[in-house]
Amino acid sequence: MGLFLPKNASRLALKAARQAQDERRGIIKALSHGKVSRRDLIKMGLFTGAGMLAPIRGLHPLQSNLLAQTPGGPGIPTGLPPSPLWGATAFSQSLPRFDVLPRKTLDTLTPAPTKQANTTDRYNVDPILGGGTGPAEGRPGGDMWAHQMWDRFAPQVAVEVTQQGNKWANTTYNPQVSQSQCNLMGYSAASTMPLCFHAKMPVQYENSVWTFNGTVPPKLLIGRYGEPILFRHHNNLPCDWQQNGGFGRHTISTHEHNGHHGAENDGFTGAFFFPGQYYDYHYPILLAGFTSMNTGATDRFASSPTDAGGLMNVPGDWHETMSTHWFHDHMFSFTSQNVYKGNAGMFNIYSGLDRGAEDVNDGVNLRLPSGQASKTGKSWGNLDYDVNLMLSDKAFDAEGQLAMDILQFDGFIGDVMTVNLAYKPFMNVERRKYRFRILNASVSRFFKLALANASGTAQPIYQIANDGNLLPRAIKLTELDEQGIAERFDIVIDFSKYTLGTKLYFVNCCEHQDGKLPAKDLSVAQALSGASADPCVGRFMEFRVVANTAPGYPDKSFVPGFQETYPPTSVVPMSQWPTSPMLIPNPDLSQLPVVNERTFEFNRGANQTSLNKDTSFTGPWGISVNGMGTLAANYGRISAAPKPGTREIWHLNNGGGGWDHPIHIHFEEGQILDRDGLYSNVPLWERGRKDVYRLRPAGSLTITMQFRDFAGTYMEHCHNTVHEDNAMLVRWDINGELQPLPSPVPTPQGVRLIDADEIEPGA
Ligand SMILES: [Cu+2]
Repeated sequence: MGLFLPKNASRLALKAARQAQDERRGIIKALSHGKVSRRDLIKMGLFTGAGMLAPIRGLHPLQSNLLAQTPGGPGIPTGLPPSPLWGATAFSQSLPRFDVLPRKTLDTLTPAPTKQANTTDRYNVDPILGGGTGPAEGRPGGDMWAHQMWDRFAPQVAVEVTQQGNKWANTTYNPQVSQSQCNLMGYSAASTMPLCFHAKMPVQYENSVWTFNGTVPPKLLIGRYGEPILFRHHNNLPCDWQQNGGFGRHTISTHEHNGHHGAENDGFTGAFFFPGQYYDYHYPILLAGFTSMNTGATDRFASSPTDAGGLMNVPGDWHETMSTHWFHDHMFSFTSQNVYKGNAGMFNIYSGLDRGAEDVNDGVNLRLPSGQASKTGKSWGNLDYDVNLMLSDKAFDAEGQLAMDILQFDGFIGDVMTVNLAYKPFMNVERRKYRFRILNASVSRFFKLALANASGTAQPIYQIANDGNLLPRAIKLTELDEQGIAERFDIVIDFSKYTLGTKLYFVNCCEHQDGKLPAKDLSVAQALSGASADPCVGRFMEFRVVANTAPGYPDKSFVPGFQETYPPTSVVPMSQWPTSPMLIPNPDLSQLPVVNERTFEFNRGANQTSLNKDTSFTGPWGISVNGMGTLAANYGRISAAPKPGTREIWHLNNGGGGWDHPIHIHFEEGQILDRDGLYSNVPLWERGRKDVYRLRPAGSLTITMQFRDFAGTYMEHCHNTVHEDNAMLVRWDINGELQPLPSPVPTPQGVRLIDADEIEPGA
């Protein structure tokens, strides 16, 4: 599933595609159930040694014999049967806003959270998982995986979630917007939301989707600086790994992307936990540099909103303030399946600068579109005009159930466009400014967004953030850049310029032919023409300008730091930056010596040097470090170990021109020093801080980062999660000790810690 046939595909091509799908289904099932391993498939001749599907007729939908049968080829490769839509039409359902997770007091958690993993409370392990007893918490035990700075940053807020199959209806949906916005969007308080992608599409079977709390819409976590959250994640997925609807793994590890916290809370790919267990993640929500800069918390710009409408100062560098995060599964070699299946949510972080109350005028608050404390009584975190949008392409089988082809090692592409897990929704808006936090939550698809009016003319967009970070300045655009998987673009749209009754559209201009890379970026006119064979190109969301602002509540928000002109082509020292107005200027690293440079090259055709079946996986994708061989992932291998408190320069190179890779480096925000050797190649919207770096085909970039405050075992990987799983991922440690950190090997009965089995030269 997942590729798409041209609209004029012949019946013969469709039949061949269905046949191929049937033949593949058996293999997919066997692989996803763990009955056969990738190594077995290689032995059986179904895979080549490089992990590619062997060219067996009918098995692979991209085989040339099928291509040849496709009328209109060779444009878009033939795929599998198109997803049925059951009569669902575009723009016929209202956008579901995210479901906000309740914030509770710590005493609601039983058992109480602990600094070291709770391995004293035991539970009875299901016989399917080997029986006996296991620790209640799946976090590795002992001091090394204890929460760092637990006593200093004791949790103040508890959030409890459960990963599970479809619970059939969400009876507790709470978008935390004003009643006026519920009315505008057509939500009724009494309504329950069944788990389907459109009312006309079938309700999903219990194990077709695995979402947070077993419901839709996707979940939104709300937090603020200086108020640590304890995020208790229960795993209530089926004990039997075969009960997965064809894809998805029942073990999970949750990554808060891109949290500045200890590695024990980072969702390390090998620190997964089993059905019946929970994992306590400690999100202290701290400004990077808090151990060395502004330690006395005297700078008002380094602050957090108080409930009373004031500011609470926090330690650290305010230039490191972050806003839009997301959280998702990071299970070793199963991330793509689990994220696609529903293990993805978003996390809005509030600060004095970005407090989510546009009418608080205190000289610190940037007053971005959000909502008004004077109307809602909420002095921070208003969501009325601050909208999370999670974009993802999906595919469905003949029964209308979510489907995925896990054998597409180049990447998996769906043919149905969804926003917040809803098929092509519309959104009613007021005539005022809105902020949209746009997340690309796809498996392998890049997007390129434009805003167009009904006649197809591109309309202005103001980009204010890239990844978790507000940019130094807002940028006026009519089209966003390609948005790689896991990148977040925050934008502002000013709907006050349009008359009541106006309709506007988000248009995707990025065409894919496979999961390796975008095939081409179309013009808005081309994307709207319907000529593309990619069903996810074109309009995917409709805005309806239906209301003026309410009497007494005019738009009080701003887009500070707006800049239309392109900046100089060399790095400008911060002292020469204009003083006002700005969003968030970059942290100044110029006074920090660079202690090390490393080169990571992202390649196809990887070797696996480890014999450890628990911690390693096979290619075809891999990473070459400092010119050494290209290796497939082994999370027991340490590929880099920066010294705590230092700054480094990392070179990220794409080893080929036939693919793109959005590279995610955990934990630290980086600044791009050059693209393909030149700072002038770095577009304005990439001149802030980043956590995902698109390499572009045959492209390279140089970034700089510092490593501070916390230690442990982190990762760097491609966020095309199919590439990541197969096996483009390296582990790197921040470790001041001489002894390498051990690797966890979880079992239902407890986590073993084993010695790291490889250390790359120069790590
Ligand atoms: Cu990749």
